[in-house]
Amino acid sequence: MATVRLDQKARALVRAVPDSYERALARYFGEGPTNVPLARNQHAAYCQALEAAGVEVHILDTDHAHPDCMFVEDQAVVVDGIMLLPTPGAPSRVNEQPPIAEFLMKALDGIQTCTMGGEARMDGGDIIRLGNLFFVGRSSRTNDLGIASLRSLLDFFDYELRIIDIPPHALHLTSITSTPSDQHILVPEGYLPKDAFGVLPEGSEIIWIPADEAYGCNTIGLSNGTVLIAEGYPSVKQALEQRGMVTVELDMSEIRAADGSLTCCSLFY
Ligand code: CIR
Repeated sequence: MATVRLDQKARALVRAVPDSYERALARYFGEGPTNVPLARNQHAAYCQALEAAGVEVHILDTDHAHPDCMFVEDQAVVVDGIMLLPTPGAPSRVNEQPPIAEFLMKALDGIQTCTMGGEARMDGGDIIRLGNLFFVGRSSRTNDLGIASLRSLLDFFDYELRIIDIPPHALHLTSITSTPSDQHILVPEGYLPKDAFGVLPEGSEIIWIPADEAYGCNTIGLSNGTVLIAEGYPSVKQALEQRGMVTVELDMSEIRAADGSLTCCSLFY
């Protein structure tokens, strides 16, 4: 997941595609999935690509009652051995969380866990991490109280958190950005102001990508130098390869159809 530094991405939790996937929420990039078998094939290829890059992948049983359950990134935030279980911003997704929380608590025996109360809302997909600098999207899923909960957790480590306002035509911060390395942020033109991220640490760079490749800005950088990217976004591929990164392209069409991106399907822990 985006909240883990590249060197911490050794293990990923993923969740298989449910029979109900055609009813997944879709409002931004997608018009709704129509081909569950194809989604399953794409998800299997995704898991294989993670494994080929040296990631240990654990596949959690799917939950047919929750069409969006494969998008595990939104359900937990693990930062350096502390876990935040956010209250997800979409009411239909709230009950996806218990088995994920249970798995992580067992896998990370004794992990300190924080929860959210009251009106606080957050999807993990609104967080990206550039080394020790964090960005959170204020979006239709993540509100100021949710951001305050995240800030309390990050204060524990003295990590800085900067807020990015997500425009109404995008779902999450990770829907339109990612950190393919601990020094680079991919951002599409026309979605965020040029100064949205503030001054970055020395040696870091924002890579601006044409707006028509906004979906391609979501990538997964892995510790072996490989970056998983969605197939069909040539500017993203070229920009990363020009900077020495090795890309692996994956067909994400049926995952995009439900507004899901590469990072959404993994929770690194
Ligand atoms: C949703 O609307 O919640 C799902 N259909 C897509 C979630 C994608 N997750 C993410 O961007 N982190």
